[in-house]
Amino acid sequence: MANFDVQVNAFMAKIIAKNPGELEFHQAVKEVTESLMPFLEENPKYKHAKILERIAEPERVIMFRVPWLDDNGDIQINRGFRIEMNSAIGPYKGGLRFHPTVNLGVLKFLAFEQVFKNSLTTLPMGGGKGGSDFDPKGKSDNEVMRFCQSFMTELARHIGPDTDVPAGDIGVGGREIGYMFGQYKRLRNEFTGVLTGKGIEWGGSLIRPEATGYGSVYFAEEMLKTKGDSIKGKICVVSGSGNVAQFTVEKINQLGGKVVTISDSDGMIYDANGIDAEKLAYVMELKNIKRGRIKEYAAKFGAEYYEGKTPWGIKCDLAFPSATQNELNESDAKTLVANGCIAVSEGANMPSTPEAVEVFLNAKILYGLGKAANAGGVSTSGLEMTQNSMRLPWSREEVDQRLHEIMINIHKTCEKYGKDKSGYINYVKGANIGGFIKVADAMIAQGLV
Ligand code: NDP
Ligand code: 2IT
Repeated sequence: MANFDVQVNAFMAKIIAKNPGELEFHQAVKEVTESLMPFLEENPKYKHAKILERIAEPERVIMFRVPWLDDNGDIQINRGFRIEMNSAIGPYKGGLRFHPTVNLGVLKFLAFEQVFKNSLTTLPMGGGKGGSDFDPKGKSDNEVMRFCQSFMTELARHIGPDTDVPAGDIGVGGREIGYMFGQYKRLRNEFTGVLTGKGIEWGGSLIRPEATGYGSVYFAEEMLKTKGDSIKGKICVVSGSGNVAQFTVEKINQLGGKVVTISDSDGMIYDANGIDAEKLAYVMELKNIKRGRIKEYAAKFGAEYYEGKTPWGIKCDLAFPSATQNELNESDAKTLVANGCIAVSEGANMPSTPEAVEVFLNAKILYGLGKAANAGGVSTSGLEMTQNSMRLPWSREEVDQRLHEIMINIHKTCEKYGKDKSGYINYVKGANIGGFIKVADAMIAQGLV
């Protein structure tokens, strides 16, 4: 093992020197490298072809100025990005994030993760990610529209339905996709599936809004099945209260679990009675339409609110981190394990720090990392692309069934590559190796790309 540590550190030293200051990118590459080193040793063709070195270098990085006018008529300038990471198995595919913390390193980590995630889905999608340091909070609809139009004015020349197909992520939902789609259509005079997460009336897929949250719960259900267990009757903690968190809560409720927490960047709600369908409808209205803060829930339903806190201190059976990267640290992980948590399914991308992941793996609990557990969103984006190409929409049931099958298959892939002699499934190893092979083989087949 020590042997591999030396190789991992040597590889990481080069990555850090070449990508200075991009901490989240280093973190994501290191996790994959640790999983892959022993596999590369056993499969020297990937080593000789320098696949790891190539896969950690984006095919293309686009950075651009996004000027827009606010409601006071003042000029604002943001920075826009699109990381086109890997197109070995399909057009670049991945979300756009609008958040003040967005920078090159954050988007490179997300694009890197996306390559493996998209490969796991079994659909023909490469990996990409983009976004801006624009903060949609407190902006009027008109300001968001002007920003989106300016952002798309530049982005449009780089994307296309067979080239690069963005979607939503933090701060980018149906409203933003609509404004960007409208601008793309004006610029190109083309009605095409250039974005996913579109409205149902104009090319969107049923179940796409639900898909990431539903998929994360389907994945948890598959993990629990390996222990002869299920979601039914389980106490669940969920973080975040955005798109992924909302539909995670909905699916847990449908499967008979009880969700006792949700959160936003200000604090956490603890509702011991459970966040049922009626309370969830309130959260959806509060977050998606009124764009308010989660503490308003506490006043409305008499629940407890903890300013500045995350949900990990609440006793639970299952945890669903669904807000953002590095939101769950080593001490949170220890608390979860000590409180009897048996499974973690990550709706967010890289929500657990490396130290937290180590705690979960050492405790041998079921740990479903983001690139496997949250792949339902991009999978259903892939299904939206298929429907757009056919110009034929599928029913809710059909899309949901396909999503469910894809999550079951991702679980099988993790099991195939991640199960050790004792029968424990290391999903980190399974997802990283399982995601890698298809992309690596495609890169070798396509020559020096
Ligand atoms: P939303 O913008 O809909 O919601 C984000 C939620 O996370 C909000 O509750 C937000 O709180 C909270 N949050 C964001 N940043 C922070 C932060 N720095 N600290 C604490 N809380 C924070 O985004 P999504 O639900 O779409 O995305 C959530 C996660 O899921 C992200 O990691 C994303 O990459 C991942 N993901 C999303 C997919 C999708 O299809 N949308 C697919 C796969 C993964 P506040 O409102 O206060 O900002
Ligand atoms: O992280 C992700 O997988 C997403 N934000 C969804 C990407 C997509 O193209 O649907």
